[in-house]
Amino acid sequence: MTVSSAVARLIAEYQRFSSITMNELFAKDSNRAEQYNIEFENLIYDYSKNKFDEDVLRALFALAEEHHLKERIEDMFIGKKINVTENRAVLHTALRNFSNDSIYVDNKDIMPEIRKVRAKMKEFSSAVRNGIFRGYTGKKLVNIVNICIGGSDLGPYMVTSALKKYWAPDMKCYFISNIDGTACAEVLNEINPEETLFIVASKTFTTIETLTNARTCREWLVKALGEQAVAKHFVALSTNAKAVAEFGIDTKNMFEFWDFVGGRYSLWSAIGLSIALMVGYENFEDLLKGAAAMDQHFRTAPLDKNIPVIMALIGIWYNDYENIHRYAVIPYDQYLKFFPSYLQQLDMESNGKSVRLDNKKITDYATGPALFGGAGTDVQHSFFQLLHQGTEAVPVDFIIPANSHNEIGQHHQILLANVLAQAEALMRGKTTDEVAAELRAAGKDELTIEQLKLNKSFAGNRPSNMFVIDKLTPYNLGMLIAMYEHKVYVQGVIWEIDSFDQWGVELGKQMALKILPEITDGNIAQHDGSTTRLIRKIREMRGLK
Ligand code: G6Q
Repeated sequence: MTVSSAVARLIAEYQRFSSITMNELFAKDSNRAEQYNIEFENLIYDYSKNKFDEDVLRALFALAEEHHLKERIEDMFIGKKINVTENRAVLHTALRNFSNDSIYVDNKDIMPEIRKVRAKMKEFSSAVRNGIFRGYTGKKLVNIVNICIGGSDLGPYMVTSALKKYWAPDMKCYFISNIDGTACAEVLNEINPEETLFIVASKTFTTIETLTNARTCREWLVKALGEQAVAKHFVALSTNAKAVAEFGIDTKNMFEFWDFVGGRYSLWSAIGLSIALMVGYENFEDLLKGAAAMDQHFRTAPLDKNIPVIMALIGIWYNDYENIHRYAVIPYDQYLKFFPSYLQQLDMESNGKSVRLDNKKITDYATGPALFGGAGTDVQHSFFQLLHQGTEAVPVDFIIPANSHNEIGQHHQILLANVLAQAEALMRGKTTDEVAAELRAAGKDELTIEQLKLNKSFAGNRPSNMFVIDKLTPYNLGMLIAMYEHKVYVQGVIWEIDSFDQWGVELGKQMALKILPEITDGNIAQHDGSTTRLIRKIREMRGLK
């Protein structure tokens, strides 16, 4: 196999570096924490607890240059059709552009339309919040029910939860995504139709889950308030005006977005209407502005001072050279508990690919790692055992605000102490000698010490990034999300894949459409033996012959 010069350099670096530990690097270099640290606005990114030294880092930057990363970043911002398999520009960054610059797609400046939709969102969200736009019977709309799935769901769901402290006190927000009737039933049980605004959010307006849930909710509303009420209780967010009209929502009540906005990158568009409704348009705009600040940083900072680039390259180092294909994100903030699920889609749907941009199958390297996570400290009591003592290292991103929205007693200090302790423990570890000394001091006999010392020791040398923000504000949240979006793109560039398509979700959808009538009417077509038997058995359990 022939490899490029940057790859050859990285292979050599990997061999040289494999016996060096992070503890040694810190012991040798008192300046390491200062050197491998970027402060950007209200964000501190400390990447010093990672397994690299200056030579490794330089080799990673050489790899980025070999892939023309700077040009590829610019390609995205100027609207080149970098989503090649769908022949689309990728311009979620335009949605948060507040400069006067024009951005062109197919020779048309897209900014005027973007500004128009933003203004419409501002007007509508203010009217609902102020009780100017009311329900059919004149009641204030205080329940916002989002009907959506995947990219149209996870972003607004995560952001509205993260910004709960900013919600209008009289409003509540619900999300119905799963086709499982339970999702619908549980929400409809809780709300009063007269006070409810349904938002049907679907880029394509063809998604079976969203349309089925929307139909059920529409029938429920019509049954309670009559057909005339629909215009006052349903709005649509979509790129597909025709399908919206066919569904029975007046296109006057539709907020538009465009093909250059990918589903999982769409919370900045009309898809963010629920965010604007819950936290107010000004706060929604702050979210966009935080993302815009990160965009500017990503676009202009040199590679070695560029937060998303460094995050991405360190991830490449673990994935491609250390052969670690797992990755955890742990926010130490209850409001961010859904952030890992959101990132799971962003990262895994974007970079879980095995065909290159040059249309060749990838056979000799791995692309996106499996991402998981949860909120600290909760997860310390569940999967952290594996992070500390499992047979493979899992690189971790820790995220923590220095100040809490809910400073109660010592809670936040304890939270802060825990996140720092976990990162330190993962890196530092604990030797068998240290364990033995501790046990001896506690009066244990030598046999017990011998039996316990390996089990109670920690290998250490496990890497992590630490992100500290001053507080979880809309602006800082926008920065954090954009930072991960760009990290994902950089990795896609290095792996030479299209990070913006998602063909992998299609096959299951097609097959479900085939199986649906078989479950209903029992005419089971050709499947593998297991699937056929399961359809038969499930029909029996449902009392069908
Ligand atoms: C995201 C994907 C996917 C999509 C959903 C919902 O990038 O494209 O998760 O968002 O399938 O699609 P609609 O918004 O078209 O209903």
